[in-house]
This record gives sequence, structure tokens and C-alpha cells, in this order.
Amino acid sequence: MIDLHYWPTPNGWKITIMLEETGLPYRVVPVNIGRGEQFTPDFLKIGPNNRMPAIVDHDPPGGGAPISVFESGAILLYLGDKAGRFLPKDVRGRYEVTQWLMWQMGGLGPMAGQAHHFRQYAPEPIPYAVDRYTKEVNRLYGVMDRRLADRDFLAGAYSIADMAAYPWVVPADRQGQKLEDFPHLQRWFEAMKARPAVVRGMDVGKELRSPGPMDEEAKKVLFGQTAKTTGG
Ligand SMILES: N[C@@H](CCC(=O)N[C@@H](CS)C(=O)NCC(=O)O)C(=O)O
Repeated sequence: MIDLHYWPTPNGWKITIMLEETGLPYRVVPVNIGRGEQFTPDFLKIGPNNRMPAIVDHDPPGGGAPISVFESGAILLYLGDKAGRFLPKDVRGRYEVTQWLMWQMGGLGPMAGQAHHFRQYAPEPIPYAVDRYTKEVNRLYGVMDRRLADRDFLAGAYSIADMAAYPWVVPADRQGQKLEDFPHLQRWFEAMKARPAVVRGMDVGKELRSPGPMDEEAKKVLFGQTAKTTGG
């Protein structure tokens, strides 16, 4: 059994999609990030970056003590190896997937996250920041669109790279993007959205989210963190 320390957000959905695709048994341990549960000493033992997702695998390949993994990209690699699916074993296929996974981790996710922040949450409008991150996400969508022009999925066959990217394209409008401007990306998006495991993964824990805009308490917890306030 795998414990998934989780809250229903794009980085969490990457992992629920993979777990649903593979059918690996898991149980959700909620980490309410709007109430500061990412700062508790117990969570920091497995998620030292104060961010979910993280997993603890009580039945790791090869046996032995439980293995914990944080960072969604590392978790996807771990689960790909464990399940022997969605991550090729041959060196060419494996790095085809790994480079697009890293592209998502270092590019699309962080830039889209900043676009969300400055477009939705900044207490006062900062046009330079809005413009900078909206344009950068637009460039990254263009990269995906070109990549998908002559193949079905980012690394050719469906893989953990697609599972990593999809949750960050779901809120395209919050990033100031129109999928109609990217026809190959739009076709990929529709194909992803139609996969039953993707639908199930995106639904995990939806009852945990409070409806409506982020409340003031969550804003206080999430924005303005420093080393002093996050040490557990
Ligand atoms: N690079 C990390 C980022 C994870 C991340 O940013 N998680 C967010 C939710 S999507 C979080 O836990 N936020 C809590 C906070 O900002 O305090 C990963 O991919 O796992």
C-alpha cells in the first residue's frame, strides 16, 4: 500500500492520475495546505520542502523498510519504475520521457504557477509580472504545440510526461491562454481528458476543496512564507 500525502491541486493530480492509470493500491492522507499542514514536523520528515505531494511506499520493490519520495517528478519516476509502465526501460525511450518530465517540472509548472499567482492572487495588480508570466506560459504552450504536431503524446507513447503536463493545462484560462490558439495541444488535451483514469485521478479529494475563491486564512498561510515560518 502507498500512502499519498495529497491535496487536490495540479501537482497532486499528477500522482492520482498515475496511481489510477497503474491501479497501484494507495490511500490518501490529506495535507490541507490552506491550513498549514505542510509545515508540521511529521510532514517535514517526508516532504522537507513544505510542499505536497509526497508518498510513502510500504511495499517497495526489493522489500525492506518503507521508501518515501517527495517532488512530483521524482514520484512519477518511482511509480513508473515500480509499475513498469508509462516509463520505458530502454535508454532512448526513458530519456525521451525524462526530458519532457523535467521540462514540465522546471518550466511549465513553475511558470504557470507564477501566472496563477500574479493574475489571480496578488493583492495589487503588477502589470509587468502578469505580462512576463502570461507570455512565458504562452511560449511554453507553443513548445508543446510544436512537439505534438507529429506525435500523439509528448514522448511519442503515452507516459508520465503527459500526466505531469496535463493538470497544468487544465486551468489554461487562469494563465491567460486559449487552447484554440494551439490546435495540436488542444487535440492532446481532449485525448487526455477522455481517459477514464485521468477523470478518476482529477476527481480524487475534490470534496476536500472549499468552493469559491481562496479565503483570507489560506492566503496568509500560502503567501509570504520565509525560512523562519516554514521550519516545522
Ligand atoms: N516542485 C514541487 C511543487 C509542489 C507544490 O508546489 N505543491 C503545492 C500545491 S500545487 C503546495 O504544496 N503548496 C503549499 C504551499 O505553497 O505552501 C512538486 O512538483 O512536487
